[in-house]
Order: sequence, then C-alpha cells, then structure tokens
Amino acid sequence: MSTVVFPFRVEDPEVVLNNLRIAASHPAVDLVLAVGAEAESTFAAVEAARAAISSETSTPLELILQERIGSKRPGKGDGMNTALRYFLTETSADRLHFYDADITSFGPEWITRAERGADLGYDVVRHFFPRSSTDAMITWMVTRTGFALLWPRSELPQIEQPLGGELLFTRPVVEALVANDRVQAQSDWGIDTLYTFSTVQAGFSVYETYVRQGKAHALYGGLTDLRSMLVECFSAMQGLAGEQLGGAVTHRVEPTEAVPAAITEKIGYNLEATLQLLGEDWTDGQVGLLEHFPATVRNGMLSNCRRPTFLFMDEEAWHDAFKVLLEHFVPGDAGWEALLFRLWVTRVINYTATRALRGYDHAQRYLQSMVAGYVRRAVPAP
Ligand code: GDX
Ligand code: MN
Repeated sequence: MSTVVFPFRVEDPEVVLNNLRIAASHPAVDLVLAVGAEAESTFAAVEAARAAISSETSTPLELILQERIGSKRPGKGDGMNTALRYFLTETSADRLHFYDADITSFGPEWITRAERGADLGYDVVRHFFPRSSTDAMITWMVTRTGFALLWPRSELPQIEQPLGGELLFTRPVVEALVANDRVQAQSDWGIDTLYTFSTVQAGFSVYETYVRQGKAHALYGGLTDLRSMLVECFSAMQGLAGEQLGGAVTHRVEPTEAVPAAITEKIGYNLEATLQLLGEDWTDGQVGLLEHFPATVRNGMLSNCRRPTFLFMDEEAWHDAFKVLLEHFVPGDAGWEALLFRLWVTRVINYTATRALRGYDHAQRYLQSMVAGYVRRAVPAP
C-alpha cells in the first residue's frame, strides 16, 4: 500500500483540501500525510477538515508540522525529509508519493500512473507534463544544464523534470535518502535536485510518467518570485560538483502526446517588468565580480547599466558563465546572488526573444538540443 504526502506552506485551503480528499479516496492509498511548514491559516484549515475527510474516505489523514532537520534555510526540504522519516517510523507501506499541495489539475490518475510505474518494477517514478515554453527556466537553464555539464555520461541530463515535486519512491529509496546526510541537510528548494541526483547516484531505476493535462498551480508574478529558488537550486548543484556516479541506471520515459493550447499559448512571465531588472540595482561589488567572466559575458552585462541588452547571452555565453559560476559562486554572498540572478534573467530573456517567440514546437526542440549540445561538449574527445 501507499502513503501520499503533500508538503504545504500557505496555499488556498480549498485547493489543498480537495487534493487531500482525492488522495484519501484512491484505492491504493492507506494514509495521507500533510506536512505543514508552520501553524498558520492553511494549517488550521487542514486541521479543521481532517476528521471529516478521514471518515468520509475511510483513510487516515495525518497532519504534522515539519521538523528542523537540515542546515540550509528551513523550507520545502525539511518538509519532505520530515515526511520520509515519518514514513519509515510510522508506516509499513511500500511506496511513498509526493505531490505539491497547490495543484488545481490534480486527480486520481496522477496516483494511478505512479503506481503503474512502480508495478513495472521501477524504484522511482517521476511525473512529467507539458509546460509552457517560458516556464521551467530554472529546470532548463540551471538543473538540466548543470547535469549535462557535470555528468554528461549519466542519465541525469536526460531526466525530464529533475525539479518536479511529484514523484513516487519505493521504500528502499526512502531508506537510502534518510541515510544520506547530504540529502537530509538540504532543507531548502535544493531538495529536488538532491533527491534526483542521489537516487541516480545510488543506482535506483527511474520511470517517468506523462500527465497530459499538465500541472496547473499557483502562479508567479514575475521572474523575481523565482529568485530564492534559483539561488538555492544553483547552490545545490554547485555543492554536488565533483561527486562521482556509479554505473548506468535503468531509465524509461513515457511517450508524450499533443499539447493543449492552454499550455502552448501561455506566456510564463511578464517580459516588460523583467527587462527592467537588467538595468536596476547594479553595485560596485557586482561589477567587480564580472572580472571572473569571459569578455563577451562581462561586457554584455556591463552594457545593461546603460540599456537592456541580452542577445549576447546565447547558449555558448551561458555555458561559459555557468562554468565560472560553478567555480566561483559563493552561496549567501549578496553580490554573487544578485549577479547569478541577473545572469540567469539575461539568459531567460535571450531565450524568450530568440526561441520561445518562434513558437512552442521550435522552443521545445531548441531546449532539448541545447542540453544535447552541452552533453556532447562536456564529454572529452577520446
Ligand atoms: N512543508 C513545506 N515547507 N512545504 C512547502 C514549503 C515549506 O517550507 N515551501 C513550499 N512548500 C510547498 C508548497 O505549499 C507547495 O505545496 C509545494 O511545496 C511547492 O511549492 P510552490 O511554491 O508551489 O513551488 P513551485 O514554484 O510551484 O515549484 C514546484 O515545482 C518546481 C518545479 O517543478 O520546477 C516545487 O515542487 C519545486 O520544488 C520545484 O522545483
Ligand atoms: Mn506551485
């Protein structure tokens, strides 16, 4: 049997309760666990509805607060790791599922699809879904890029949505993650990177299941909302650099299907507001840090003090900038964090203007070939 976990912070209670009810109603599920970040209003709403959902569905619904486990900012990582520990000590279930609590397109088939992947014998099942071409910019520009540059021979760069919060772990995977000190330390947004990396490093097989209707969830305003996620995901990647991987892992990806217009036509962020960011808030410290970068990147970025420029930040320039960041970036340093964000925004605007504007299919093919290109150039010629 399976445990389904929803980590949550502050979300629309109606959405969260609906998702809890869907999970509790699923025949494969014998426990639903909601892990709150703190005792605030969403937590109170779940507390108030808990008994009713349990009796209505005849499935226990437990509500707990996350523990302080890690050493980074206390965030989603502490929430997820709290759930892993609870699963091992309080249940004897074979499988644990995670879903974000804010998904408005969640349904029983998300659970069923993951269960089918595990029935096929895979250790880890990850959901993936179509995303608008300007969405997933941390996934593409940081995580898939980083995996390609650092572990080009592995399956890591081939994983569709390495930051996805929707996945299934079989019990041995949970045991390995709880026993892994580096995973347990990652209390922030870096947790998804650590789970993906560590399961592959440990040799667990992975099945990716395709959810065609996509993940509809709480929206971001602009790219600034993603700043802490970017910094934490990049820092997690940098912290893994130098790690060795074992042999190949088994990895299967389900075929995709036609993508609904709601996704192909969606604009992921406010371009005008984001363009503004390029010229704002430069400090002498940030200008000084540009000394680490090759001339194209350095001069291009400096031009932004006068007017927005981004065409220089192509695939090649981002590759070079990324290498410098891996070597020199200092997590927690305000200048480095601001510069990382600025470089990434420049890259995202470049991609939007030169690729995403050419249409959904072009953009998807481009992103895939960008990662493939990074893989090729990272493998030294014999
Ligand atoms: N317990 C707990 N503690 N839950 C949290 C915390 C926390 O500190 N912070 C966020 N959550 C919950 C949140 O309520 C939601 O259910 C889920 O975690 C994801 O957070 P959300 O703000 O909706 O993240 P977002 O931006 O939608 O990102 C998700 O997708 C990213 C991706 O796929 O690219 C999230 O799963 C990320 O981890 C992932 O990188
Ligand atoms: Mn969300």
